[in-house]
Amino acid sequence: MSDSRERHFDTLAIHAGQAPDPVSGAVMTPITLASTFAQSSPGVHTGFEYARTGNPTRDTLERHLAALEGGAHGLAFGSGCAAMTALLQTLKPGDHVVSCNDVYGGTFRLLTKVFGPAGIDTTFVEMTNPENVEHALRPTTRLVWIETPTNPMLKVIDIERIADIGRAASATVAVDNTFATPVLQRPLELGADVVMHSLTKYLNGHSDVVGGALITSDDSLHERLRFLQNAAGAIMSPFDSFLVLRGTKTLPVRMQRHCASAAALADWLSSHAAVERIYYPGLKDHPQHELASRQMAEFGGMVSLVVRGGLPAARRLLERTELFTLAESLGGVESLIEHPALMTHGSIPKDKRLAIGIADGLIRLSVGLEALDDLQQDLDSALQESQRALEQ
Ligand code: P1T
Repeated sequence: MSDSRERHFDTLAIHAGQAPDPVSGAVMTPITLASTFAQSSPGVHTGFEYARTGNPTRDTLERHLAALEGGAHGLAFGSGCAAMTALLQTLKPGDHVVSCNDVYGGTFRLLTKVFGPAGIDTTFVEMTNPENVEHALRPTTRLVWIETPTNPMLKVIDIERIADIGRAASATVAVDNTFATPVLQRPLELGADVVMHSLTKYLNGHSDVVGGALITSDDSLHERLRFLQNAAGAIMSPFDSFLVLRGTKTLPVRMQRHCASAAALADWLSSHAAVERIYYPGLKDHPQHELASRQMAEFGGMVSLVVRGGLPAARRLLERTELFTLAESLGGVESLIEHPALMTHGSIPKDKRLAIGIADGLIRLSVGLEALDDLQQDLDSALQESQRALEQ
């Protein structure tokens, strides 16, 4: 589809970057599995030569993702962590990163256990206060890493403010937009240089792909990332690229339902006797509710809560839900429940985890597309069970 800037997001989600196949007329993007492409003379080819470097199905997905985020360029990787790795590989030993302190456990692990020993130091700050970023900057700071809403505490970080601070320091500002998706939040329009996604989550939306993406409008950054994608080779497969293209067609309608059900459950849970604390940016008493209202179209499908009774009650709750499957990950059509301290954020040392707020009673919900009544009943009976664990 041409001139994507004039179309509404819902239309882009279905058409951007895609056109019927010029050979067969196939309406949906074909899966091209060939690992190599014929050349008529050495170096003379159709634009594709070897499938690590470029593949028509992945190419379509990359153009599509760029359009969804309002960027000029997209790149698809074998996982969200592989996408982050490519971005971090643009740095060199001695460079410094400022990151928000509440990030996906795998992001923390990558920064501290892989790139730390390679000479790239990261300072983790409480980024809901932008001044903390200013104080953490060093002359060597090259990257500011924002995740918002954060995983799992659902804090909201002011992208526009932090992008200004990063730009003034000549640092690249990256936003992990996995939780919000471009339906709810557009980091490039707010001044960020690059958007990262775990495609594994809402963008694919069906819990059957692991993938990642980087989107930017900065031509030279894109060229470097494209070089690294090919040189290091952590590409997304043609089949997975096809599945993500299929997933994003329903992203706007899925997000509508995820958000509506999460908001209703958060509201109900906030006065549930078994719930000590609730974290959802859509609740009026969330500390960054006003910022979230400005920065996001809606408040997302993720809800975190602290169950009364700590780990024993949490364990019982996690064992007793039937519709909410106990599993890592998020953003699929099905509802998931998990325990950050023991599961997704287990790689963060306990003192750091507790300082962020990842308590032993903390539970994270990915609210799926099942009927709201059924989800509420499932949680209610498991929450009641969790309190019986305390009485025994
Ligand atoms: O799993 P992968 O596709 O490599 O993406 C990593 C990643 C990056 N950023 C955010 C915000 C994430 O949530 C994740 C992966 N998160 C989980 C698996 C999880 O359950 O939180």
